[in-house]
Amino acid sequence: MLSLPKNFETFNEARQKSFMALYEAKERGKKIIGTFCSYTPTEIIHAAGAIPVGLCGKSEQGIAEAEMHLPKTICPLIKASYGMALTDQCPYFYFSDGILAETTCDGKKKMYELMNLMKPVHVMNLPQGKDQALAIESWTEEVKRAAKFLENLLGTTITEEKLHDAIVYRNKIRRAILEIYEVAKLKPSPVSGYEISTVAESADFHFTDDDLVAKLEKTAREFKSRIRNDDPNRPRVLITGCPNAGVRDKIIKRLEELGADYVCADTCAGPRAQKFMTDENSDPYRAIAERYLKINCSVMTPNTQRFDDIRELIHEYKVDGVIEIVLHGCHTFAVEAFTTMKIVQSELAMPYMRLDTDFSQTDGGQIETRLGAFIEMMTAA
Ligand code: BJ8
Repeated sequence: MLSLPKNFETFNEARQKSFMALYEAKERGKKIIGTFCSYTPTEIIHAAGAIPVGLCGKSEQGIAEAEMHLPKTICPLIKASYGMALTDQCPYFYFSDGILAETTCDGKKKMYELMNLMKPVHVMNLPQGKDQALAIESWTEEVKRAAKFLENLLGTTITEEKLHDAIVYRNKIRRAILEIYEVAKLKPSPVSGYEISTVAESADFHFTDDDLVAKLEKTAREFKSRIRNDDPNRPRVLITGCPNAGVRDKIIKRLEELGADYVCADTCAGPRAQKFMTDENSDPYRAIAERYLKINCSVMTPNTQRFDDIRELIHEYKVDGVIEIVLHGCHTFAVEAFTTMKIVQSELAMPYMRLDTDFSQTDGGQIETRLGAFIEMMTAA
């Protein structure tokens, strides 16, 4: 009989429900592998018979404790992820048998060294430039090395057949999630972007045997059939920059309450991380490596494709303004923000606003004022 974490009673109902589903899967003998990034090839986790679960911190919880081990100036996502694990406040970390991580930004890759003292952490060496010589060859080898780590950790064998099945399964999930994002292309969007992102994210926390793909497809159909009674001319916003789950209520929810629609994200919580399918008919390791290396994240240099994607998303989702979220301490997105600003303001002549923030609530009032002014600017444009 497995034990529950000591602070389980303090979790809210939704967290308790999700955690219990994972608990039951674990009781049935399933293994759990924690992940932190869109570059994690989840196919090899499925092929190893395990469940992947995202472990990124999304609140202030654990940050004070994390700052006893990590520099205060590191980004809040890293501190929260580490702190939640350290203080047993993350139910998913608690049940993880191991962690599959990558060398993305410096803060994350160094944090993993400390996290490795709590659970087995395997760090994949992600090439820092996707166009560099031998990038795809070295990343393919990293995918194979990660598969070996899982085999040894979980006492299993990853066959090509299991990998192929996992590739087909993940592709189906991606297509279903993309259908949900597509809903917001309708003008006006029948569903709030906040709700869309919450539903899309829930796919990462699916631990029962229910058919996830069917569930997502049903949700997409239901979303498309909805009728919204808001003002059809609400300005439409693209959110870009750092992952925003930890500031979603403070920024995105508030933005929508103030009268704008969040229609699309150029972040890992948007089509960027889902739109590439893995080739189902070639060498599975190479196909997986090729698929993941296409993701456009600021940890890559150069990362020009991200800006082409932003232009395309602005056009496809009929966007009226762009908000860039930069988490304190995230240098890669902070530097790229200069280029985003130039493209949006100078090339596309569209309102752009950059919000530098963290997971605390202390700047909520200031952000609200700036969101209000930004909506006025978009309405006047
Ligand atoms: S693929 S966006 S999930 S690395 S942790 S880079 S905010 S300083 S998270 Fe990310 Fe993968 Fe890229 Fe997506 Fe900055 Fe903080 Fe680093 Fe961060």
